[in-house]
Amino acid sequence: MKTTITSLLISASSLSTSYATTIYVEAESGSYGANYTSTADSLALGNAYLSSNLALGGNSPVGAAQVIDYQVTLSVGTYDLYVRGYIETPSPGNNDSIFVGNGFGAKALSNDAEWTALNNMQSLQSPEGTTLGTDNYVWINFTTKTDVSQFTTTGGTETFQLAHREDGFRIDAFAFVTSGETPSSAQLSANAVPEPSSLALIGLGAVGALLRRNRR
Ligand SMILES: [Ca+2]
Ligand SMILES: [Ca+2]
Ligand SMILES: [Ca+2]
Repeated sequence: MKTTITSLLISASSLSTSYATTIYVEAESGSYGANYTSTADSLALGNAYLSSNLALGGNSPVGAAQVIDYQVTLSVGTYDLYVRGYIETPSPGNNDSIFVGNGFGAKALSNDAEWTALNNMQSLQSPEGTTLGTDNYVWINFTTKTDVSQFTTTGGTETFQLAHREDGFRIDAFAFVTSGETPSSAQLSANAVPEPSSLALIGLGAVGALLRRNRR
């Protein structure tokens, strides 16, 4: 029982810790093109993810229907991009790619120099070493684990763009984290609005702390 209470306390503390420099965004909160659907899923942060229904390729998006626009407000600085993604089965090799705009600002369609095309993402790993694999939501630091650039701003509201490449890749959430900081997956997820079950977990942790204190 003691071990259980301790692990509950650890869960509660990581859930309640947020990085001051994390700008957290639900993928489904963006302004997305006609190829996308927002789907409810209790395993996704914010209870929903975005995915596309059209399989494409190439080195940059060719139509506005592929693109998602976000407006993010940040302090002056240089940020790493973290994405919480999910590769669906079957045929994961046809479900594991995405386009990321190079830095902030609106990007031109069909301009390969303004986008990074990521493919074969199954081997990417979370901060804890969990492989993205298939049928699993995993946080990846796209700036350090792939060819995606750092994001630099003089401060203010910036446009950020993602686009689908193949279909079958779910985008759940993303975050901009000050370069050099190394949040855990739990810390990144803690920036989402907690689910009722997480709130219950925090409550259990608090009860456990009270019980332990009273026993001393
Ligand atoms: Ca692929
Ligand atoms: Ca596919
Ligand atoms: Ca989400």
